[in-house]
Amino acid sequence: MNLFTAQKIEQPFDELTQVAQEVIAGLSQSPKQVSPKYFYDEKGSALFDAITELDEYYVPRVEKAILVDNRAEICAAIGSGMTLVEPGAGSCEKIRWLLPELDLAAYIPMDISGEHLQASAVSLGDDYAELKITPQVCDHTLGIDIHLAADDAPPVFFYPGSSVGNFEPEAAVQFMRAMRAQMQDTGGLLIGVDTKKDADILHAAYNDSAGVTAQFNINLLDNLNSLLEGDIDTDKFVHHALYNAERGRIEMHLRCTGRHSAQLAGQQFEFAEGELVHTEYSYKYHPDEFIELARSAGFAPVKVWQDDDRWFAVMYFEPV
Ligand code: AVI
Repeated sequence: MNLFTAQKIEQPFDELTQVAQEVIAGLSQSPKQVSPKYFYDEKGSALFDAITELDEYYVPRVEKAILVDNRAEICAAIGSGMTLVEPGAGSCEKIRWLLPELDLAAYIPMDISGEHLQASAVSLGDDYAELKITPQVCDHTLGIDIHLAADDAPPVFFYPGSSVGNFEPEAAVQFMRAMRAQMQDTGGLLIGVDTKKDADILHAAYNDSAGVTAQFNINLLDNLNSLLEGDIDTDKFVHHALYNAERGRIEMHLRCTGRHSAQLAGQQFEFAEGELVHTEYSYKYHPDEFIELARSAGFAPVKVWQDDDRWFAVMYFEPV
């Protein structure tokens, strides 16, 4: 099951691809929605990299400082001789912040983009020749299976970047259960979680002054057009992101600025003026709230590390 959308497709679209079925189902709902995984075509991935360089988007900067400043303690909590598994590893950059003090039996980076993953794994291997690296090409949001044998070193999952916030809380628990299911009674989960904070700081992080997040959001429509032979006019949509304090989440939408009719995968869609298409949630958690979610997935907290402002939390859990 897709953990981002966790939705049922109501109508049979026998002749359509799985992507078409999923997108059509989302756009047939009210309000319309598209899974955030469609942000990440080549241009979208480059735009996301640009977001991570923005002053307003504090997440990567603060998380890196926490990991580096507390590296010795984090690596001690993980212990030596484990298999580190990183879903969505991409460039395998973040593991480099720990490796100087982390004694691993193996590293399994996972990503949906095989070519990029392979190149990143080779480059990491050049710098850490003694580290056993076995990349796995997969969409971790669809399920996790690392095929460890009983005598392999136990797995520790590494899920940084607050990507867990892009799942709805129930789906986040399901995802953590999927990782827990890969462990016996030893293993761990090292996870980066973005915390609740002043709404102005969150608003700025998702409405940057250079408009990069807006481009990233609108590029999703370009991606749909090219995947599904569509003719959505992207000029008819604007970026709309807000912090919903009651739900503790950033909500990203595309707002239609004028009535628009478009085709996608041979189907007609009508967009009303002012209509919102939901593209992403980014949940923010108090550390205690997140610990409760992790507990319901079968984990117990070992330690939480935060920056002085408490803008971000890196947490380590063990299986119970
Ligand atoms: C990937 N993920 C953790 C980002 C976030 O903050 O939720 C995606 C993002 N969307 C807009 N800016 C960044």
